Amino acid sequence: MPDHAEPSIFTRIIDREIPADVVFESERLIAIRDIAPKAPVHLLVIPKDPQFRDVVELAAGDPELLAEMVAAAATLAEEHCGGQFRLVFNTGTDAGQTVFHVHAHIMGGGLTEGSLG
Ligand code: DGP
Repeated sequence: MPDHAEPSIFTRIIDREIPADVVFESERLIAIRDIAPKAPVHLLVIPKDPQFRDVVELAAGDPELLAEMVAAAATLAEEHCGGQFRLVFNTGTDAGQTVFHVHAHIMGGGLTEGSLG
C-alpha cells in the first residue's frame, strides 16, 4: 500500500477496528459476511495482505495465495451452501469494484438471474 493511502475497509476489519461477521480466518486470509448480501449466502474471502488491488494483480504477484482463496471459498461453500456457488472478482470501477483490496464474493444458497454482482 502506498504510504499516503488510507487503510481499506477490509484492513480495518482485519485489524478489528470495524466489526464484521467473521466466518473463517487463517494466517493469510479472512472471510466475512457481506454487509449488503446479493444472495441468500454472500461471503467475502479477503487476503490479509492489502498489496493487491484486484485479482489480476494477485494472480501475477502471488498465484499461490489466489489458489488458497479458491480452496477456502470451496470449503466455505460446502459449509454454507452445499458446495454450489458463484465466485466473483469484480475488477475495476466499471465492473462494480468499490474496494480496491482484492476480495472474492462467494454467492450461493439459491441464485436468481440478476443476482450477479
Ligand atoms: P466490490 O463492490 O466487489 O468491491 O465489493 C465490496 C463488497 O464489500 C460489497 O459487496 C459490500 C462489502 N462491504 C463494504 N463495506 C463493508 C463492511 O464494512 N462490512 C462488510 N461486512 N462488508 C462490506
